[in-house]
Amino acid sequence: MRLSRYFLPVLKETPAEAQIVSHRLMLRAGMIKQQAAGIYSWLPLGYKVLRRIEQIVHEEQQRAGHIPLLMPTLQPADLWRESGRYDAYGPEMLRVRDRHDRDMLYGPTNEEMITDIFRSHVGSYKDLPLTLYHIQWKFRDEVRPRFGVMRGREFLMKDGYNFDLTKEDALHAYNRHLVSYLRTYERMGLQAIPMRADSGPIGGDDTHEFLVLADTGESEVFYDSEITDLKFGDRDIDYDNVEQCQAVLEEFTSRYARTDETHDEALFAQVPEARRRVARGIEVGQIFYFGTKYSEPMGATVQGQDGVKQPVHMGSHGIGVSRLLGAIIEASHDDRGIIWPEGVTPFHVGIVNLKSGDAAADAACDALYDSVAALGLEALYDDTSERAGGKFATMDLIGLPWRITVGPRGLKNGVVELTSRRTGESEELPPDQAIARLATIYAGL
Ligand code: P5A
Repeated sequence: MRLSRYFLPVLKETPAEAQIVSHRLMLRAGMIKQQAAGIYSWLPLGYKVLRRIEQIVHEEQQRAGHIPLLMPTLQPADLWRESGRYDAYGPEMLRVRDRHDRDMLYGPTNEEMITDIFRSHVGSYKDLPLTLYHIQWKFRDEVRPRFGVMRGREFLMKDGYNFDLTKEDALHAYNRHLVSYLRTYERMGLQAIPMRADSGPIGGDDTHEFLVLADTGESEVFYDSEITDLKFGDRDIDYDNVEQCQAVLEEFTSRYARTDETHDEALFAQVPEARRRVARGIEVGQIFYFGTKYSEPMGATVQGQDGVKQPVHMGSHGIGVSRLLGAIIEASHDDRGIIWPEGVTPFHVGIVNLKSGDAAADAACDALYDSVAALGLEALYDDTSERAGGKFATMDLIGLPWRITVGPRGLKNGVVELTSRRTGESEELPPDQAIARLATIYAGL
């Protein structure tokens, strides 16, 4: 993309309404625009990152054997009357009435609807196990929408639902989700720690939240510092293998790690003092096992091997897709702007032309731009007539992890400059070597 043709409305001033750094940077980098409290338009740069995050979530869900579908945002109230949650959900639910006076709602989550789909089409144990998921907008009329996309009213969630014959099978689905989430967040350059939590309005006893440590996080967390040494890495997990998933679960959840809702001082005191940490975290996902809470009242049953009908065991599993942008920025920025991890960056590299209009510089930039595209990567090429300092400031603000700087002086010596946004280190290289370096950096991402 050539910057002269893009829509990147960066702000020079720091917006006064933004209290935390990720919100400030998303506004300044022209990623979002607030349309009402907790409701945002996603401008091109923000939308690009949102799409990259969605893509990673899709890939990892499908790697774990989960099947994508798409349910609507508006739901009939009657489904929620069946589960008993229509009244219980309270003022967080946005309720609307259609022209025929039918009660509808903008879905805050989809347990009821997916259970309805299941009961309409599945009747035998032979069709299990089954996990369906979608990535869809939700609405929760939060009392205090704040911090930009972190606590929105309209927000994008990946929500998945497993259907199993037995509790044991459903607990494997729970473990499988935990494992696949570890891998999902790591691909986004994040360390998200699974912590024992409280299930709230979703229900059930077994639940873990995934938290990214950040001073601006809304949850207080208590954990054993050994946890932060754990890495999922590129383990080759067979998601159908019960023992393998169980082993990863034990590795990542056996140390003390709890949110304030489930914190237990006496247990925490058993962690050696030097390893006890009290910090803050951003909740980027949560997994639940709630058994037959929805399948029983809604009649989602299957016929077992013995011919007897029984309600299916279920769980649900959520990732805060739009919130993740804020969480990633909180975890990865400096005083000049965002530093995108390679896995989610909106453009893989920025190309800065120090002298737009200079025939040699223009030609070298055009050639680099084409070479980046030939690798299957995307460059943002600043071909504008802005002065060099302004171009660097914009690139630093929007946080592309790599920058190639092209100027007539370097070109005379046959080199361009490749700069890492994270370390600030620059290297002078012939253009083809700079391209080869990018190919290596992004191989496998
Ligand atoms: C699990 C999937 C559920 O709703 N039902 C379907 C279950 N879980 S949850 O924990 O309530 O939400 C899942 C994730 O969504 C994000 N999230 C939000 N993001 C932005 N703004 C909000 N107001 C908001 N509320 C929840 C969180 O990341 C949460 O973990």
